[in-house]
Amino acid sequence: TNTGGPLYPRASETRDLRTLDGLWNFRKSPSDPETGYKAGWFEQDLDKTGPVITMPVPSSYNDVGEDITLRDHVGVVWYDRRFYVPSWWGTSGQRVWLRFSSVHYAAEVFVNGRSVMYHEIGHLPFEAEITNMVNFNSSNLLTVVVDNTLLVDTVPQGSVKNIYQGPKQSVRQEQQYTFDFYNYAGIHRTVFLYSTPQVYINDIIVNTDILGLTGFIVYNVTHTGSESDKVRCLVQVFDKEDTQVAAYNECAGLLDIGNAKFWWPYLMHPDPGYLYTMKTSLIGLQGEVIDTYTQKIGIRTVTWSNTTVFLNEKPLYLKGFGMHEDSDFRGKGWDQVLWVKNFNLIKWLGANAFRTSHYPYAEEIYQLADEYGIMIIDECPSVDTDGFSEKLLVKHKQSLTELIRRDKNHPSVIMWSISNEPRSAHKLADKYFEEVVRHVKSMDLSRPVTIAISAGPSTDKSGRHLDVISFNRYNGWYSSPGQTAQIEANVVEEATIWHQIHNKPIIMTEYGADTVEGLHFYPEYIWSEEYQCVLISEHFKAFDKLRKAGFFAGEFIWNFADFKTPQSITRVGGNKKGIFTRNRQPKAAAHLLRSRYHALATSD
Ligand code: GCB
Repeated sequence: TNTGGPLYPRASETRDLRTLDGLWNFRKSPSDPETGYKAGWFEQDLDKTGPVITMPVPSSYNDVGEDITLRDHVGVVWYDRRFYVPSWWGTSGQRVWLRFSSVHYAAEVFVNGRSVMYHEIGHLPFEAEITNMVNFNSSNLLTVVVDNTLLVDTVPQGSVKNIYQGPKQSVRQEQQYTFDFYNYAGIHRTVFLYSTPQVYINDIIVNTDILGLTGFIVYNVTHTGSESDKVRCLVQVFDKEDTQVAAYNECAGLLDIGNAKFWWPYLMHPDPGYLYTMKTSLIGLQGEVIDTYTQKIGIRTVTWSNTTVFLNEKPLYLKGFGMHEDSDFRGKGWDQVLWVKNFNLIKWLGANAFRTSHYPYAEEIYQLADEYGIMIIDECPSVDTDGFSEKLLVKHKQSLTELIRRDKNHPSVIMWSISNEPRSAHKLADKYFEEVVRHVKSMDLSRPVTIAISAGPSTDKSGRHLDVISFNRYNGWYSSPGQTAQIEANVVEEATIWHQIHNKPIIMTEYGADTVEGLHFYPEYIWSEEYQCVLISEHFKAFDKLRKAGFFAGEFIWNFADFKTPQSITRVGGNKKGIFTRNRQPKAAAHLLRSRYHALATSD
């Protein structure tokens, strides 16, 4: 299994970078997943071994065609394309790397017919060095086999059912899962081809601290390659005016910046999201620059007590939503237009946070959040966790290893969410989550750990292992649909009980109502815009009471925008709990939420 690519690929004075995004060849495998392997589809161009269709990368493959069997395909698909490696990478002795930012769910990658990597768990990057497998003088064949099958021990879990149909009782496979976002699949994010020198920077870990007006940066640079012991490090930090404000020539160290500008969330400071530029270089014996990597960092602290989460020692009140990577046609494919639009809407709303429900999002999204001062509860891909087997635990921990390795340096990431709605009343959940939390703490002690819990406070067995208790609850929707009179009391009561049991800060990570845009009923009636407005207003009353109680740390409406789900009689073209439509147009509730979030910002 390949993992990693801990550093987001960037060009620099010593590194070059191409993307392999574009139009690839694509073919669905027959239901026997071995078919393509047996026929050697990885050894020659796909269009030589059978019919192909054109597939955009990055994108989910499900919604780009008119073919229902492609949309609902279960199992293996094949992608391929040709690529060139710049010949100067070869002549100057650069290493050649191939990095996939996300392929869902499992992928095997071949270069010129040779298997170079395998990765399981979508939404997380993986990479391999392919220097010795590529031709510099002719084109190279890149083949990717993708399998979207979810089973009892994948993250997330699912099961495949055989459906017998027609007079001949032919078998159709159906992917089943308990969560409600569509299991989009394919090469979802950018594919990078990049180069590094022989001796190269492998990873950089950055932690920050604050004392008075001084900002501290604790860093650790690791580097690899033969003779890598002969190099030294140079770390330089520049402010936004490109003035060097700190530098040190050790691979691990502590930098201090007097009168530092700290990273503040949006609307909590006139200059939110302040980022410094950190330039890390490896220097050879003659003083020559061997490798350079440049990244943005923010100086901030996250701390927490039994009632409050603090940012730079200021109590936080998180105002945001759960989201999805989801849009028309491209499904979960990374889309920069969509995400710049999303961030503009987040700012328009006056929100300061979101949760990456229910999986890690594209790295570019965290970069935007860093820039804008939007805080992220970073969620791993474990949703509706059930069964709690040893095998699942191993994979669940692996997903967090990869998540933390990828996202550790983002100032925007202020909390880890290790699961959404696990079956946490199960007797095995206690030990299971104790172990998952222990694992996260072994990698990162600087951020609190939470779970978006759906079990009730009296049955849940995960809460005692967490730093912050988050709960999802659908008062006025799944419970007592159409009834809003009890919402305020129920929410206040439940949050208070969670706090009484665990003596920890409490967040409501989900509440909401499905709403068809343009559907109006007065007095309010479920599915109408009026109902969504009334339902959220009742929640606001509860939140205002809870804020006064002193242990309530945030409110996250479900969901930012409508999104695609599997077909179900409870979903009209998808989940409609968005305050924006899938096209990112506001429903009435968006305006209401906006006036609240802005008013809260001025009162903070
Ligand atoms: C939940 C889940 C979320 C669903 C939502 C709903 O509890 O966490 O993934 O989309 O409910 O609308 O049913």
